[in-house]
Amino acid sequence: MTNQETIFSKIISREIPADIVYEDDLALAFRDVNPQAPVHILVIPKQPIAKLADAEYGDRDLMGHLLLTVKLIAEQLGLSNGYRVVINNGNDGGQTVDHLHLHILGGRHMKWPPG
Ligand code: D5M
Repeated sequence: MTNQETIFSKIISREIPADIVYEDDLALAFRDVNPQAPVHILVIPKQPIAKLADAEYGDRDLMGHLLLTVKLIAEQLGLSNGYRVVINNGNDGGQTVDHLHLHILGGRHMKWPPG
C-alpha cells in the first residue's frame, strides 16, 4: 500500500517535529522516539513505500541509496565500532509504522538472535 498518510509522512512534511540528523532529495533520517540503543536512527524514503515487501524492481536505485545513506549516517555519528541495521516488515516482523524505515542501532554491543 502506498500514498497512505502516516506519522512518518507527517515528519517529512514537517507537520510534526522530529530530531532530524540527515536529509537529501530521496531520504530523511531522524532519531527514534523510543530508542533501543544509545544511537537509534530511522532512515526513511520520502517516497511512501509502506514496507519492504511493497518495494519493486523500479525502486532498486532508491533502495541502494537508503543503504548507502545508512552507511553515511553511521560514519557521521562515529559508529566506527559497528552497528546493526534492521528492517521490520509487516505484522510478524514487528512493523508498527506503515512507511518503510531502516533502523540504525549502535553505541552498544548487539545480541543475537534478536527478540
Ligand atoms: O518501528 C517504528 C519505530 O518508529 C519505533 O521504534 C518508534 C518510532 N517512532 C514512532 N513514532 C515516532 C516519531 N514521531 N518520531 C520518531 N520515532 C518514532 P517499527 O519497525 O515499525 O516497529
